[in-house]
Amino acid sequence: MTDRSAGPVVVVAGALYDRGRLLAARRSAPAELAGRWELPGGKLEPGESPEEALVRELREELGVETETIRRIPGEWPLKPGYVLRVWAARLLSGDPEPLEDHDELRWLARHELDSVDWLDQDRPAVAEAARLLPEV
Ligand code: DCM
Repeated sequence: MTDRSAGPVVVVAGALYDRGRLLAARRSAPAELAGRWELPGGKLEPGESPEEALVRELREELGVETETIRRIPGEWPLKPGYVLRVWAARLLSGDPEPLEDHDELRWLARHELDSVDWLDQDRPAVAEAARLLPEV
């Protein structure tokens, strides 16, 4: 039986900032999402806080150590039963590499945010995340 009391599956994504830029990651899978850009992240595992899940996902997918700063306000629907929540995070160590799920990464300044084809569901999250970027 499906446990509906548990609520939606939460996907956590990171607005990862470094030196006034935001990291965008191009998905390599699945086919219907491949080539589109996202804030990297993934699903919560049982017992994890969203912050722990995000730090783990960014380590696995990008090979970097990060710390979360605060939640970006909002919640965005994905496929039925899934929601996207975003945390601002900063890079502590490492240089992100597309180890898993992505085939290209780009650091974008505020004026470059429209230069990649974001997943539709990530666009409002990116607009919110942009508020933490410097004006120039
Ligand atoms: N997802 C998304 N936007 C993100 C991160 C994930 O739309 N910034 C979606 C893609 C998948 C699901 O969430 O359908 C789970 O992500 P993953 O496959 O990366 O675990």
